[in-house]
Amino acid sequence: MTELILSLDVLDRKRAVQIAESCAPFIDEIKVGYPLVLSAGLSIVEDLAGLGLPLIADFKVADIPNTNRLICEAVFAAGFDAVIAHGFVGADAARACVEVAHNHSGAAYIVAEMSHPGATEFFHGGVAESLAELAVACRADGIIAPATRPERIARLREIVGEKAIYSPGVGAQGGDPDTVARLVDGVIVGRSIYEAEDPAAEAERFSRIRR
Ligand code: 3DU
Repeated sequence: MTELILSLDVLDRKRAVQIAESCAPFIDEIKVGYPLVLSAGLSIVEDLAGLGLPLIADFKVADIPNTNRLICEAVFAAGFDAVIAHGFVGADAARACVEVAHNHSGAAYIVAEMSHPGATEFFHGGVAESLAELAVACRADGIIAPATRPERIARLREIVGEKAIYSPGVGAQGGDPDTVARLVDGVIVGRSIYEAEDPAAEAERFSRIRR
């Protein structure tokens, strides 16, 4: 079944928790990134943990192996269940994230290709394919691939096989949820849900895309 992952890029702590609580029955995981953590503090994880849903730290970790390790240790110590890291920093740096995640019984996902228009400037021409290969070689749990380009997801699927593909870019960025849901393991949705008048109703609507 294709998962629905709520991207909780909401700056106000109380509102973030309210939205997460109301959407919880319809979602499978919550993705938290810099916007919420820098606004509300890392302790937001404690507020969300009570919902019983896996929490993904979308920090797109991209540093040298030692710093990546320190970042990921802090991520899992805070209570996250998974981390998203960049692969362009090289296999040693990406592997550091994967190792820390697995030592904590967590997961690490590598960004293979991003969803915004500018992503084509650097990710195309074989780079995304190389990043997907790196993710496999590093024993990452999956990759992040663009819902805005389903044909690219299909190409990256050939490389990662059964590994998870999580895909942001539906709704606000223009990707079609039904098309993408058939290709990926999880659809990541932010603004279309948290900016809706009734986020829970919108989350329920998106949850029907599950296979
Ligand atoms: O466009 P939305 O509001 O549905 O949010 C998408 C989320 O996924 C957001 O947190 C963004 O930072 C993240 N993301 C992408 O949109 C594209 C990527 O390639 C990777 C992450």
